[in-house]
Amino acid sequence: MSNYHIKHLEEYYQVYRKSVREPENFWGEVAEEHFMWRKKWDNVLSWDFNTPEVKWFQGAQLNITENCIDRHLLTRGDKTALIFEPNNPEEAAQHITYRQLHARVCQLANVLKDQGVKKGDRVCIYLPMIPELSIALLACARIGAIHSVIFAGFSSTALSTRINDSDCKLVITSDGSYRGSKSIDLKAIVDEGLEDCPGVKTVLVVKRTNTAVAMKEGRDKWLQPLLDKAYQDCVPEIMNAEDPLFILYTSGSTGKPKGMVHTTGGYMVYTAYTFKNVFQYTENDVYWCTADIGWITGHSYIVYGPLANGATTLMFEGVPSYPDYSRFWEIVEKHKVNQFYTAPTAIRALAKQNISFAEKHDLSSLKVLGSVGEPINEEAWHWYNDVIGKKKSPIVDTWWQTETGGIMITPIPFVTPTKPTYATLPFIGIQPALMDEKGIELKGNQVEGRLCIKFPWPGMARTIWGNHERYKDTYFSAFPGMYFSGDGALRDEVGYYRITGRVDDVIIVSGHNLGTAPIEDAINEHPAVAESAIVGFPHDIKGNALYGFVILKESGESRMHDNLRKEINQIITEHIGPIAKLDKIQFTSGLPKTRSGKIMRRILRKIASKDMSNMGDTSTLLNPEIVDVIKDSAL
Ligand code: 7RM
Repeated sequence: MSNYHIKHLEEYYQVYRKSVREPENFWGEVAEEHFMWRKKWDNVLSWDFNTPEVKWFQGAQLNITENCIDRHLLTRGDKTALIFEPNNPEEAAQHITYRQLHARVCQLANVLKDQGVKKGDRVCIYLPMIPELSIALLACARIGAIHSVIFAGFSSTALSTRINDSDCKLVITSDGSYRGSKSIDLKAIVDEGLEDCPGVKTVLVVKRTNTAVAMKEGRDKWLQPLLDKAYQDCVPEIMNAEDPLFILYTSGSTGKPKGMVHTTGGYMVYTAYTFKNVFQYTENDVYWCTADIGWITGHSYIVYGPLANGATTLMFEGVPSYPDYSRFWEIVEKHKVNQFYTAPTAIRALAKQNISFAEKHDLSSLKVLGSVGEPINEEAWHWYNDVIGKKKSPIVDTWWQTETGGIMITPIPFVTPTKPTYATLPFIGIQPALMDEKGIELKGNQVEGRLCIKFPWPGMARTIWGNHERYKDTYFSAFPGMYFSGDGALRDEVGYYRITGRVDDVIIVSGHNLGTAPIEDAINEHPAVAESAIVGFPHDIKGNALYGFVILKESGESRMHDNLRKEINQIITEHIGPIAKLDKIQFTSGLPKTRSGKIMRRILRKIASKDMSNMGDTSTLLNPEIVDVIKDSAL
């Protein structure tokens, strides 16, 4: 039996039981056998979910970049670590070997040191999906600086509030970025944001688009000339296992964004271990995760998890629709991608297109398909399974969060039989619990409740930057002694989990608790519907009533809309019952979404409740312009 690489269902159960019965022995063995430590830990785990305080591998010393790069040099020096596929398919892809990655990370680490960055300092990274982005994360980690990556689609205000919250003194950015047929002046956005950031002393600028930019004397420096002069080796800073590795902001439904803090040792062990098993990565596979590194999925499953396993990880600069909707499939064919990891929002957008986009490409290299970010609806699941996976590549529907650092509930491909819309079983070491509103744990199968985790795992965030109280209030107060995810879930008759969505999205209609996800699933089965979102609005009699925002596959004629409304409610009645029928259905061309595909429901709730005065912070929306469009035709 191997603890590190699970290959059979029986083995999964055995290893799972061990990870629950003897968590310290289990994680201690995984950590010892598969990673490089400068000093071993005194203690595998100490924890208290009430304070809350969690420490993994306390007393151990390491550098995560030694694990992600240096230790592979002997055996994998000439292996490709990073494949870069540019926005423009005419531009050549880049293959960066582990040896080259080592040199480039060291050079940037030395530049950062020259600029006065020290262990524990915060560095803001605001870059498009180019190799320098991955290199920048690793260069920070090399010298013990804490990186804070801000997604390069965020506005100048989103940027400045995050820079100030964690007091970054240096920013790494680029002149511009390419996204499909557009190019964006990133540096101009940085300049605007930095007007409110007196703490930033240095801005390093990568040349990507060659657009003209303003360079502020004494503050802004082109990166390349500095790199050219920098030495290609850099002694790694020795870190304690519990030293912070990075801060990553996650926007809650209310209030200012939370800077989740991840530490070094546990995060490394957990992302590496989950990556190996969830994608069944084997040497020489090419792995591609389409997320942006500005999101936790990119941190854990483009950079740290794959590199810690010596994998080849592909990063793509562009968008699925450029030059046309075959781009993803063209990339799969071109680089012979074996594991492909994306979000339901992308799957739905691609499934809406003519099937020839997918069918004209050879997808036979694919072995595992992943999904993350939101519940994957049944229709999208089948399209992914049939059209992309040809029914031979298992779909891993992976549930996790920025806060959890790594995948928590997921099938293990070729091990766990999959079931559409189910994230299936807890990963090794994860102890979920479903809780009712009164705080009682729902035991046994066929129950539905709030999804909590009863026991620490190595990848969990340790605090919110500068606000431990808020960390406690948000995650450890609703159900004392447990981590509360904020999601609802059900456990079926065999113990499989299905995530039903954020608990805040549960709407009480005439005393019935209705989750939005199953209703949306039902609506999406209508052949004319591409996507939908349900919110509640106050109703005199029912307490709340349901308001649906529906995107049609082709914008139908408006005289058809009344028929469609009837048909949609008919489907809902069949799938869930008349209680879940919608009072209002607004047809729209888009929904307000974050980059990772999450619908910003608080905006829809405001529109549905006719409370249109202040929409709050919309700076992290992918498509802020849609808000006014929806407002203008609200019912
Ligand atoms: C990785 C990531 C976290 C929230 C989480 C859920 C939702 C994520 C799934 C999912 C259903 C999934 N981090 N979510 N994965 N819901 N099935 N497989 O997404 O911090 O940005 O978001 O995303 O609501 O709480 S995140």
